[in-house]
Amino acid sequence: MASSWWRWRHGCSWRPAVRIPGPGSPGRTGPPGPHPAAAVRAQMSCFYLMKSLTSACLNMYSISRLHHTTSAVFCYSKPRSGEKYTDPFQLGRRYLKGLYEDIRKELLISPIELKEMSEYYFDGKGKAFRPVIVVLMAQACNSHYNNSRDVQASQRSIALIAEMIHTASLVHDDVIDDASSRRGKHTVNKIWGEKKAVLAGDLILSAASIALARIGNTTVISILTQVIEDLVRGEFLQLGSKENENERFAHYLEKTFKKTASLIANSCKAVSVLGCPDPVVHEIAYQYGKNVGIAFQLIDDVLDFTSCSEQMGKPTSADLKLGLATGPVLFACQQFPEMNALIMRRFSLPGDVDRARQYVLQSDGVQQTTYLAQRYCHEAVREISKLRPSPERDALIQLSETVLTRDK
Ligand code: GRG
Repeated sequence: MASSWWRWRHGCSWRPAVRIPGPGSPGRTGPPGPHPAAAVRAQMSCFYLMKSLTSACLNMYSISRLHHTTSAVFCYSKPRSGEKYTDPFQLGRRYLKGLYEDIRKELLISPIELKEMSEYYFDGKGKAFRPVIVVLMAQACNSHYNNSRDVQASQRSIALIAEMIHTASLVHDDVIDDASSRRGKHTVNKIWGEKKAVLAGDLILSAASIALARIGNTTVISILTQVIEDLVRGEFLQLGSKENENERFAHYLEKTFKKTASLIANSCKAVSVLGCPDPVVHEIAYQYGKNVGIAFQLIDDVLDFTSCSEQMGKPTSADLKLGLATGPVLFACQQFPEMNALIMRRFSLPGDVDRARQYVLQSDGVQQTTYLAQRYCHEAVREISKLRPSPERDALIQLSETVLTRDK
């Protein structure tokens, strides 16, 4: 049943209204999606099919069991290169020593206040999830192509640039959301004010652009500038909402790709381009990053309901407070249609946030979103398994599991 669902899902991509760069076609020249009207119909049926599948599968598991049964679900979860199992983060970080020092060197700026603000998040308190994926992907692709596991200097630069773009977007996001805390400390906007925070984000982004230009590869420049466009468009999509219930899920997944997955997908693609001339490998890298990135955000949306603020280093239920209906809410709304009115008014009346939270927790919304994330990770593993075995390829397989089991 699951495999026929996957065959079917490949036929009805969730990305109809947008063009996502295809293999060997950086920038905007990817294959067009299906006709929008047909795609909306496909997404509607995708949603209802997924709903019935997720209900059927998840009733068997509690959420905590589900979090601990991923290795049984994955068919590729065991290392296959023959080498001993290695923690993906440990393996990736070997090539990322001095990451934050190197980023701070890119930010050598006066006046002192601007320097202090732009360096504020490069303190090693983030998970460095993106740089780790990027160096592992670089090695997996290099290994696949010419049996070399060395990371090229330009590929390591992509890891830095990805973290810088990510951080710039966090700084701007906190201004838009008027957020007070991130990574367990005050946000830049709370300390220095909104105007200066916007400028600090801009400055990090410009330093990332300079580092990107220094690599001197126009294909790679084009791939990573697409990310900046996607981030802005994703954030813009989030400012709006769909009145039509059937369009909401497609809107949510498109936003999820643009806000979170595009950076991971395109950074993976960029290092594959630098390491190997084969467009098939570029597409594998992109698809792995895209699927892991979507799963990462789906789990982020779950954690907003299931984790505590101490663990996350930022307030939880934040999405509802911002008026956002994420995966758990959209699934819950299928069980409790009363939620529609709350979604429509963006949880703006007194008591709406608490009511919506209760509906979600009484529904299968969290389990269904987790199950969906699991399917995306499964797809990521299927993609990366097309590369020749190497410890880094296997670490990327392991890493997709950590996305599902993470608690912050
Ligand atoms: C300045 C490039 C630029 C964009 C502006 C504001 C905006 C447009 C986009 C926001 C993008 C955004 C903040 C998406 C959220 C992605 C996400 C899941 C962040 C959390 O990532 P973690 O958990 O954070 O990896 P740490 O703290 O570990 O780095």
